[in-house]
Amino acid sequence: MPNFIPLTTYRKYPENEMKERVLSFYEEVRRRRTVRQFSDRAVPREIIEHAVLAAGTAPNGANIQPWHFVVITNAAIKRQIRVAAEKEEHDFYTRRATPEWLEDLAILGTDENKPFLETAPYLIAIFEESYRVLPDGSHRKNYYVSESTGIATGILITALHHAGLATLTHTPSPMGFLNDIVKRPKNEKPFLILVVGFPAENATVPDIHKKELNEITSFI
Ligand code: IYR
Repeated sequence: MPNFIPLTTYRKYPENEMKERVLSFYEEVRRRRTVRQFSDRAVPREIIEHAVLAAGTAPNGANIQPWHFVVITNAAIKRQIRVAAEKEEHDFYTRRATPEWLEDLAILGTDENKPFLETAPYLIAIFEESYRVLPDGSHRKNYYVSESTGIATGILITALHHAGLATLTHTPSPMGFLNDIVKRPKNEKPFLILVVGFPAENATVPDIHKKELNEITSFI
């Protein structure tokens, strides 16, 4: 039988306060920019820990919490990740990407060089747990794994931004090398690498814009 307890954590606000709160939240999150130039300034581990705890509150399939976050500070491991990622990216930019894809990416000014993978103080390698391995060795299905891990990653990015840090969602593809480098089991699949730190002094970002409300919504 499921066990139910009273909902004690919900907070109700007067409507005017609700309007203020959602607007100020929007004002805060709209300041977030993906950064590709990082400072090597250290970040207290406690900030990362609380952001990961925030990520771990994400709604997810059957509360299995099918994710794992590997927090990397070790310079040798960061270098290994950079070398492996740049190898894949070289392949992507010179062979695998279609001309249309490269054309769409041009606004970002990205290329196969990923120095931030070594400069930034933290890399968080995020894994989705595709299935569980039971004590007898058999496999058991997880549910909505990408949706769950995607939501958790969104909360992680938002928490880090809220704390005053910059992030970059990096998805070298394929990312199979990550399991070997950070020693995660086969039932976990690399989801993305989150690069975390302070922006470099004089960091620049592409002049791009988010869609308007009417472009992303229909009220019916
Ligand atoms: N993974 C490559 C290419 C890339 C693809 C997309 I779609 C982006 O939004 C950004 C980059 C890279 O990291 O350069």
